[in-house]
Amino acid sequence: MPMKVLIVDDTNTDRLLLKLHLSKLGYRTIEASNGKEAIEQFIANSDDLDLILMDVQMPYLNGFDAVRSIRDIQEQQKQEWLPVIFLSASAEDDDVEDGILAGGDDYLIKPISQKILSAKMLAMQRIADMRRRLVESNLVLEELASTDHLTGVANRRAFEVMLEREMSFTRRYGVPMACAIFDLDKFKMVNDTYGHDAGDAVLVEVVRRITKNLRDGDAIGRLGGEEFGMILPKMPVDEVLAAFERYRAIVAEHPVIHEGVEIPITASIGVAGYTGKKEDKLALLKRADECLYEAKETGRNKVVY
Ligand code: GH3
Ligand code: MG
Ligand code: MG
Ligand code: MG
Repeated sequence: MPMKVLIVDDTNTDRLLLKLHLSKLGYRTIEASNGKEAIEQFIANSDDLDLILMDVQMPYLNGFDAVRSIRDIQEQQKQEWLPVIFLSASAEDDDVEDGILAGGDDYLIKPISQKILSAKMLAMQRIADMRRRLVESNLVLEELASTDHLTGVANRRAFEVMLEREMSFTRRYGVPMACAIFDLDKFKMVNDTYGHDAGDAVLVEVVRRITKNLRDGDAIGRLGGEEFGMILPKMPVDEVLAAFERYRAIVAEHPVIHEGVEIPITASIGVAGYTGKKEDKLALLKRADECLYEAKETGRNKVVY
C-alpha cells in the first residue's frame, strides 16, 4: 500500500511541487499550510497516515512546535510512532539538532533535489510497510490470545475483560445486568460413552446453538472444560430467569448428532444479577458458581438464580 503523506508548507508553490512529485511516484498526499492545520490533519488522519513532511518556518505555529504537539498527542493516546521529516532552508547544525530533539526523524535541506526526495521516500515506504506488518501481526496475536481454539468464542481471559467492562457500565449508569456460569451436565459420561471426539463435537455444537440464538448484546465465553460464562447486559431483574431459561432450553431441545449417533445433552446454569454495588468480577462469578452448585445438587438441567 503506497504511503499516505501529509505535506506541511506555508509556501503554496513548495507544497504544490512536493505534491506533484509525490503523486507522480504513486504516493497518496494530504496537505496543510501551517503548524496548526498540520495538527488538525494529523488528528483527522491518524488512522492511516504514514509520514509527515514538515516545513520549519511557518506562521501561527512553526514546524518544530507542531511536531512537539503531535508527539505529545501520540504519547497520550498511546499511538505508534509516526515518521516526520523536516524540510528547511536552514542548514545550521543547531537547527538540525533542534529538529531531531523536537521529534523529527530526519532533516532535509531545501531546495531538495527530486532524486534525494525519491530515495528518501523509498526508505520511508520500507519503514511504513514494516509498521503495517507489525500492526497486523499484533492484531492476529491479540485475536489468538483471546479466543478459545475449539469453539471460537472468547476464552476466560477475554470473558473476564468483557465482564469487567459490563460491570463498570452498570456501576456508572445503574442499568442492571446478569452473568451466569453454564455447565454441561454429566459431561464426563458423554466422553466415557461416546468418546472424546464426540465430547468435543458436543461442545462445538452447544456453542453454535447458543451463539446462533444470542440476543443482541449478550456474550458467551469458555471458562474452561465444559463450563461457559454468559453476560446479559441491560437485563431487568425480573427478566433474568426467563432469559437464561431460554438458553437452557435451546441446548436441551434436541440431542446432538455426532457421526449418526444421538447424544442427549443438558446444561445447568447458575445466575448472578448485578445492579452496581461494590463487588468485583470474581465475587460476582462466585455467586453464580454457588447457584450452579445448587442447580447440580437439585437435579441438573435447570437455572438457579
Ligand atoms: P456435572 O453434571 O456435575 O457437571 O458432571 P460432569 O461430568 O459434567 O463434570 P466433571 O467436572 O466431573 O467432568 C467434566 C468433564 O469434561 C471431564 C473432562 O474430561 C471433560 N472435558 C473438559 N474439557 C473437555 C474438552 O475440551 N473436550 C472434551 N471432549 N471433554 C472435556
Ligand atoms: Mg515556510
Ligand atoms: Mg459438567
Ligand atoms: Mg464443570
